[in-house]
Amino acid sequence: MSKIIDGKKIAQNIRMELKDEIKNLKKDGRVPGLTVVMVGNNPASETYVSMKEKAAEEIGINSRLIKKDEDISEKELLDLIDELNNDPAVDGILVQLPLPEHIDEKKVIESIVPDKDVDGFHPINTGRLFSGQEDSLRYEACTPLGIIRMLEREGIEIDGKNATIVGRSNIVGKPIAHLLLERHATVTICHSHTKDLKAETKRADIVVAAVGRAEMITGDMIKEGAVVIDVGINRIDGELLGDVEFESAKEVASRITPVPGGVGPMTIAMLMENTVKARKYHGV
Ligand code: L34
Repeated sequence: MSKIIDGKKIAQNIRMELKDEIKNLKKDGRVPGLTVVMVGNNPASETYVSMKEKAAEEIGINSRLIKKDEDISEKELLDLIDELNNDPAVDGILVQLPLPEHIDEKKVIESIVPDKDVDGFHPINTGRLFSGQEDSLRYEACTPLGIIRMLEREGIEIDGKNATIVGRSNIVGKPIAHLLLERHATVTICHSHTKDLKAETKRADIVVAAVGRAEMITGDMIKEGAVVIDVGINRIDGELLGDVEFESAKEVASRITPVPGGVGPMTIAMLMENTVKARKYHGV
């Protein structure tokens, strides 16, 4: 077993399994439908959105990309979402973030009907996660869910482990804390006001770095044998760097995710998984 966790490979395996599942759904009457809405032309968003399109097409999801100009009004965008909410061919709606300044992101996210919110960002979905409702329909955010799938597939135990998360965003830090908690980890969330970050990461069996600051978690902050999950994607002088200083952390970690090729591809695979889940919920 390699020390480096191959997120690309795991994501590919998951996509192939979903492809078979979609074949069966097709026999059943209808393939899943995903609509991605992108506003403006942020280059990173362009990359991510085209990777999502490609993944969806490859496995037989009926995917559609709607691109809108940077100057679209909030009202126009909300009207578009309303249309998609009411379109029975659309199982999942994703509005790529960030949105331009003049548009209220929260308002847009809340306008998506929760049962089509394959990003898992709607307060109904985060609320169901945060209050531990496992039996009602609940979409979990793709990046945190991707981390969990990765740990599961690698046979990494979560129950009873000390998990330290660095970063408290709504998209990664908070939801991954709840997903780990639900699997019985002892969870610590660190942020900019944490007094002694190193003391917190050093006692962790699992470290999740999700701050968005290049290479800020160094090997000396990691306990010997810990599992290190790097969520950061920082573009520095044309190079892609994680939040973890890979070379030094690799020396002490038992398992570690690379950037690129770690969590990123898992995020996209989980979007596919959530879209299949949406199709099953909506029926034929
Ligand atoms: N609505 N907005 C919405 N949903 C999301 O789930 C996202 N995100 C984040 C940005 N905005 C969003 C993504 O999809 C970030 N993100 C994302 C997805 C995939 C990858 C990175 C970020 C990814 O696959 N990264 C590759 C490297 C790609 C490159 O060369 O830039 C990797 O191997 O990590």
